[in-house]
Amino acid sequence: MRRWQLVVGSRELLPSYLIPPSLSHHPSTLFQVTTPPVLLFPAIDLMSGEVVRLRQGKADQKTVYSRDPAAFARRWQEEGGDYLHVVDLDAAFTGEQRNLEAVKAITGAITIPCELGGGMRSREAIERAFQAGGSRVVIGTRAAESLDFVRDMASEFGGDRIAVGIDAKNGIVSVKGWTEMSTMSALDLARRAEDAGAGVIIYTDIATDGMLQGPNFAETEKMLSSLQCKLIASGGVSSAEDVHRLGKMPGLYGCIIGKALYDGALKLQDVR
Ligand code: AMZ
Repeated sequence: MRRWQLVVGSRELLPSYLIPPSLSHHPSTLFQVTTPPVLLFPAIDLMSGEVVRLRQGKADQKTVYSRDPAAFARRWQEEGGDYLHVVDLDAAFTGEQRNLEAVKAITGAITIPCELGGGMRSREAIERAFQAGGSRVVIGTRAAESLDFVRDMASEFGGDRIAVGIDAKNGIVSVKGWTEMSTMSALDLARRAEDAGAGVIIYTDIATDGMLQGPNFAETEKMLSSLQCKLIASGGVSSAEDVHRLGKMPGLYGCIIGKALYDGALKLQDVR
């Protein structure tokens, strides 16, 4: 089901994660490996320490899936997730991190990396996220307010550890847990965030999130052609076919899968 692309390079030039274990002791320095074109980011959204999903991000349309976030983290890793995408929804709504214990339990339970979003609105909050085991943080609201903040964080922690989360409705950026609209266009913010040093842009289409009706392919493609940095698509992925189609977009770095995994509409094994 999943498409693979060929990468040719010497051991020194390839990042270690691209070298399959079976080839890691291969004597030749030049070899070919296959690599998945789009990384799979299973999502874990947290509220009051529980794993939840919201429909279109609305706090009153919540389904609780588990009181044991670490168990879900292990499951998504075992089933083939490349990188976890964890959001502290309490923090996205209030600005205050309230799920750090759950985050620590998650990062302690897995070996794949984990990016953390929700409430990354100060240097201290970001520091706490890294201390809790996050490999990358996702800045949303604060990025729409201050690109200087993005610039400072990218220069301090490195661009690849700083993602800017752009949550958009009809192309306009939404903030504070999707309760407020800004005046900025998603494309504009993405370009400026990239210029400020963010190494990753996460583009979420609010209208499709949690609806299981497929991602917004057109907007994702538009974003992709405007950016040089890594782009992760999020919202609406509902079938193996959706992942397959996203995988055909040249250069798309990753896609976030939420509700479809929890409802069993999509199994990570089917797109590995
Ligand atoms: O579902 C929501 N209402 C929601 C959500 N999933 N609101 C925000 N978020 C996520 C964003 C991003 O990853 O997709 O929270 C993060 C942004 O948080 P903040 O606090 O930086 O705006």
